[in-house]
Order: sequence, then structure tokens, then C-alpha cells
Amino acid sequence: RIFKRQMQCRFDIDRLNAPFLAIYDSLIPTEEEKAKQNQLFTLLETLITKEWPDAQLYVYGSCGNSFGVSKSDIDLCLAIDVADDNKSEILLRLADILQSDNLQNVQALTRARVPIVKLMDPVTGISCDICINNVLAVINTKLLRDYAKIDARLRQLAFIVKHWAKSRGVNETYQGTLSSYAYVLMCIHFLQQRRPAVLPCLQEMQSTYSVTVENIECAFFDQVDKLRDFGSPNREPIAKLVWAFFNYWAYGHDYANSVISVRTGSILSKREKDWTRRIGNDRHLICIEDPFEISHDLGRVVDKYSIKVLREEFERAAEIMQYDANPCVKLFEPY
Ligand code: 3AT
Ligand code: MG
Repeated sequence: RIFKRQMQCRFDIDRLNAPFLAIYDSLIPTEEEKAKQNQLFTLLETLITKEWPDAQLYVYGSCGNSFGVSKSDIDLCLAIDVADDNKSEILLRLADILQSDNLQNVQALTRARVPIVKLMDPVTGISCDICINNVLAVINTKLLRDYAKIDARLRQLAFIVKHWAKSRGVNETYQGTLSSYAYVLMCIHFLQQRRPAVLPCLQEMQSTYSVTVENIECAFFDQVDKLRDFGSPNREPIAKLVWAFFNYWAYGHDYANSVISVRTGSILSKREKDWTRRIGNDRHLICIEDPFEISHDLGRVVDKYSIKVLREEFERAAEIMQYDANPCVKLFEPY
């Protein structure tokens, strides 16, 4: 039905590899920048363990999952034994401590959906958010980082897709478009689906890593050094994958019936997830299953207006990849 327009790839696609790789290279944070992030992390860790000796500080999000572009903020999670009701107290105390140490713009947002302390380090210029006990995010960060170690093309594709999404204004969950996390899951799933596959499904393999968090068992194969050659039977270079990614989301994906699932490395049906109708604010117009919180659809932020915006952007990108003389410029033009 919707497979009407899946296209044949243009004949000169390979000439786009070098320009796409150049864009990727330009987005990677430098060693100097990573050193500054580590420096700030160490400072915060020291301040925190002085106050709470049993607490642990973790990096999550793009600085920890290896999908962070240059100048990203740092997302941190403070793991501490505290009742949910007392989180605000901890955040306020933390804000006090940070302020006394000359960190700038310190703010405790205790009433936010995810309560955090925000701060900026005047020495490195890096901004940072600290939340409490969001341990699942720390674990999904590890899953993404482990996938990235298997095949270099995942990081290349995800950087390009994230850069496209930011340039085109479709990386704004408060406007009904998708989070960076959702885009990375879309890239992983896409590479699991190539034939031959570029990525395996780590959660379907014999687990070598397992933790239970909030009653969810998170288990997967994490000895990814052993999978370094996994993707080599697939010889598709980056330009072909970018082309195929946008072609899939423009013309190949069955929005009415399908759910993409990194957990199973396959496509599930909306019916089996019971995601066929709107429940509360969850509309399930584009369905992306969280790998651990499997009742959680990362597409739930998308509404009947923003789904149109998103699909038009996928189609625009697919058309550019198909026909434009200079896709590496046109794709990222500000909206
Ligand atoms: P940016 O480079 O900052 O755009 P990011 O990787 O930091 O990308 P997000 O800001 O979207 O990604 O989210 C930060 C982390 O929070 C990523 C993931 O570990 C976690 N996370 C985000 N959204 C969700 C979600 N809906 N469910 C579970 N974990 C999530
Ligand atoms: Mg982030």
C-alpha cells in the first residue's frame, strides 16, 4: 500500500561518501573538548561524594552514549538512596553546594517533569543538567554506546541524522517532534534491518550484562569487542545508508501498522503492542519502542500536526538524496 514509491538509488551515490564523512568529522567533539568534560565531571563528583559518600554520579545522554556532537551539554545522573518525596531536598542542597563552588547559573528545577539542577561551568563554558536516580537512562546510554562500538557506520549515520533533524527543526519534543534518543534508536533499528545486517540485536543474544532497575530486567550481550567484524559482509558506504534511511522513513515505513523495535531487532505490529488508538495523550502516530521500558513509545510526543511536519521532512530529505546535485548542502539548510 504505502510501498508505492520506494526508489532505486541514484547511480552516482558513491561520490557523496567523502562529503558526508567530512560533515561527520566536523561534528565530532575534539579530544580537548572531551578532556574539559571529564574535568568538569571530576569536579562535580568530588563535590558530591564529599556531601553524600554513598552516592554515585553517572554520565548519560549524548556525552556518554558517543552520539554527542561538539558543544553538547552534559547530562548527569546522581544515584542516591532517597525516597521520591525527598528528591527536591537533595536537589536544593546540591544547588547550594554548587553555587558555593562558584559554578554559574545554578538553578534547581524541582517541579519539572524530570526534576534537575542546571549549572554552567565558567572555566570550561560547559552547561550541565543533573537529575536524580534516572538509572534506566544510564543503562540505555550504555546500550547505545555498545552498539556504536560494533560498526563505525552507526555513529556516522546517527550524527548526520541528528544534524539534519536539528537543522530542520524536527528535534524538539516540546513541539511534537522526536528526541535525539529516538533518532539514534531509528538508526540502530535501520542498521539491524539491512541485508546483510550492519548491526546485530544485542538484547536477543546471550546476555553478558544484566541489571534490574525499577522492576525492569535490562539484559544484553555487551562484549562488543567480539563483534567488530559483524557488519563487514555489508559493504554499503555511508551515502547509500543515508539515502536508504530517508527513503525508508519517507516511503517504506508502514505508519499505520508498524512499531520499530531495537529490543527484538524487528518490526512489531501496533496491534500486538495495543498501540492502535489514542490513550490519553499517547497517539502512536509513529511508533518507536523503548528498548527497556517496552510500554513506552518514543513517538508518543508526536501529534496530528507534527506527524505531517515530520513526514514531509523525511520526504524532502529522500527527494534531495535522490535528485539534488548537492545533497550535502541542501539537506541541512535551515528551515
Ligand atoms: P543531544 O545531543 O543532547 O541532542 P542526547 O543523546 O543527550 O542528545 P536527549 O537529550 O534526547 O539525547 O536525551 C538524553 C538522554 O536521556 C538520552 C537517553 O539516555 C535518555 N532519554 C531521553 N529521552 C528518553 C525517553 N523518552 N525514555 C528513556 N530515556 C530517554
Ligand atoms: Mg543531551
